[in-house]
Amino acid sequence: MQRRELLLSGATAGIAMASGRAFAQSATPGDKLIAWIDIPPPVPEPLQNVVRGITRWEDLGSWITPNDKWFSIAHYERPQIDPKTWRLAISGLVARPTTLTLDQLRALPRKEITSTIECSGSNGLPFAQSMIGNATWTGVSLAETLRAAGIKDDGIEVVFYGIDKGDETVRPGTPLEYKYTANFARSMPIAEAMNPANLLCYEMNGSPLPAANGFPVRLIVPGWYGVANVKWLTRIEVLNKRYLGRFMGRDYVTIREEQHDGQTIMAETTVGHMLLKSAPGKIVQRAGRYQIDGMAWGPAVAAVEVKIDNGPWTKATLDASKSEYTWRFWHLDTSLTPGEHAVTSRAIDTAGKIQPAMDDPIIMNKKTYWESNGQITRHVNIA
Ligand SMILES: Nc1nc2c(c(=O)[nH]1)N[C@H]1C(S)=C(S)[C@@H](COP(=O)(O)O)O[C@H]1N2
Ligand SMILES: [Mo]
Repeated sequence: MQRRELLLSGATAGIAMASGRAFAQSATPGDKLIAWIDIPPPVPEPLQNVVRGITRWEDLGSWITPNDKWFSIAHYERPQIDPKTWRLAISGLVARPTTLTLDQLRALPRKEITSTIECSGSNGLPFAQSMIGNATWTGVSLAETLRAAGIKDDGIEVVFYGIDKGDETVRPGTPLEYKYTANFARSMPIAEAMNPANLLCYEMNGSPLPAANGFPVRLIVPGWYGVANVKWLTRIEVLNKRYLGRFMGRDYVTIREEQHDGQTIMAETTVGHMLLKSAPGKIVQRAGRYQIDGMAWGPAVAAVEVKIDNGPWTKATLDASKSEYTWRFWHLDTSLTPGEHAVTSRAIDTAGKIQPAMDDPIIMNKKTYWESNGQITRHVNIA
């Protein structure tokens, strides 16, 4: 194991200290990062363009994820957009259809929010770990923009279109086969779209959005899984029907087997709000003791507990909540004997609900990998 036990470099410690955030607690000189032995496999070849830039939790030095450590998901392509010709159209069932340039958008009142975004595929597949980040987003209030456009009485749904597009086929190989090209899009009911936290966002951690994260403008919908945060935004459309494009109705659909009155039903629901979750992030050896650092997110986290091997659940120290929509870091000081150990964490919300174990029926009966919020176990080998 010696080879894998990397000494925390002074540079890493410096960054963590400067940000003044929770991980700084582990950045004491002389701390030794103990590598996990269950390193996730690399992203498989066919998905390497879709999933990029995963930063392992143990390599994250700060509560805010710096832009160069953010993951990027693109299902079709990563468009390069000229900000001079970019436009945002607001149309459909609105009294005053509008087209905004980037300068016009930026001239509207600035609003900032810090929120954690997790891809709903995170932990659903072995390679898919830590597809999550936390950033401060700056932009314009979506609710104010929609109010200015004037949603008509018969509007029920707001659709957000990205510029990126790809080929889709309905009923492949049948006489009803239909091939078409569609933009990436997601939608939500008007009441959800009017959440004052939602942003038409043009800055990430104080810089223009990186191209891979939606330049020039993306939607930020705090509390929702990543997929709802449409990047490379080009059009907002108000409809009097539900929108059911690929990423609402076919892909990013959670299929769960449920027993209702002795009958089996398949609950098929589109990926929605982030679920209660936590993860052990890293283990640091300090003066003969071990500190486990991790994070917890989802709705109103009240506590985090940690289990080592098959020992009791022990309460971790939880950092203060900084915002309703951001992850919270937690820490546990413990001793570990030489040999292999399994570290599991679970979050508990303010209603007393516990993040489910991997063998809980709610996880076992989930047939697709989206919304995988089961407890995460990591392994170490103590020399
Ligand atoms: N236009 C567009 N927006 C998109 C996507 C996409 O493929 N195209 N992927 C979504 C998914 S699945 C996730 S998890 C988040 C990831 O945001 P990030 O790439 O900034 O990390 O973007 C979402 N927004
Ligand atoms: Mo995602």
